[in-house]
Amino acid sequence: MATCSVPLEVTRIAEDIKSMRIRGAGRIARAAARALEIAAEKFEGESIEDFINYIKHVAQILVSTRPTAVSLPNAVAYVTSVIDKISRMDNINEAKKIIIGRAREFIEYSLKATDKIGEIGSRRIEDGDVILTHCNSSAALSVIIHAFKQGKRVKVYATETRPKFQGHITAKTLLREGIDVTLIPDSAVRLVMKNVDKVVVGADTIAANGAVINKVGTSQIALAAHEARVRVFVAAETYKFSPATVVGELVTIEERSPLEVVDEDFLKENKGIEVRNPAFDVTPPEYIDAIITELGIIPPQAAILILKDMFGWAIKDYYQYTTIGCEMEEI
Ligand code: RUB
Repeated sequence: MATCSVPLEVTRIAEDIKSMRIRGAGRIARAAARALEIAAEKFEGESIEDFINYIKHVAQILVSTRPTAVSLPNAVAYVTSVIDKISRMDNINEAKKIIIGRAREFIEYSLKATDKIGEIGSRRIEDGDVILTHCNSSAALSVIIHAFKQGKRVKVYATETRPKFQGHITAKTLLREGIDVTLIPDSAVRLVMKNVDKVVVGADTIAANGAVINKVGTSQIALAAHEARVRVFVAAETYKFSPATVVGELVTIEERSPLEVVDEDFLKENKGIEVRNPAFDVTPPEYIDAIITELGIIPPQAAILILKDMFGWAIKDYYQYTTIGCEMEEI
């Protein structure tokens, strides 16, 4: 099988996703769509067959960057789902336009969806609410910021989110918006939970049974909220629902380098200590009150309805173009 050469900008996007310079499930999905758009724009050949192989190759590179957020393969599958149509065409420029158009459509949909989630979710936030959020989720922030802009005086606890401290981004964003924000260590969640009215977090993937996969620590927060009878809301666009989980696939939890947790000296000096760095965890549906999507608020148990609505029952065919094609390239 031929290995196609990939534009530098596309390789850079893939590297940025892998190294987390681009992070957060929504941003990752939009960056992947943008990479496919660039790839199509930069294709210089004349053959439709070569173009399709090249797009499949780029799709494969993008999907292999991070394993957990389903928004990534969903975005790639959305853009590449026109490949069958393209294979029956003979005009390369028309074929390129179709991929480019599809990628732009995804990006536009994604940005509008995050905004719509804010609009819908903010109706569940009351004046004076104390909200706890974890990591850095654009969808969760959209809910909080919309509520604040409606004049609701909210106060937010943002967890640090070790080891990468995405909570700092959240706290700084809220400060910029003029929202009262307190940064806390992850381990202080149960202590402050007695003062919290609502937990609002994002999601990387939602399984068919309504389980939510989000930044590691989310499930502990949900557990502490459950104990304190605090409601837990998950803000997530519909492309964060995983069609593969309908046919029994499990969600891969990304394990990142121990060097994000401790430094090299620590590892060298303490050879017997295993250091693990799982990036996500699974919160069972029982600990989630509602999922706020751009289509409306649903109980987690209704996740399957969203999936059926989006993909019908032809779910197993959805990823066909993200797993075949040219050889994979190490980035
Ligand atoms: C980010 C994370 C976010 C979700 C949702 O993890 O877990 O809560 O991706 O974010 P990482 P958004 O920093 O490892 O990518 O709502 O912005 O899609």
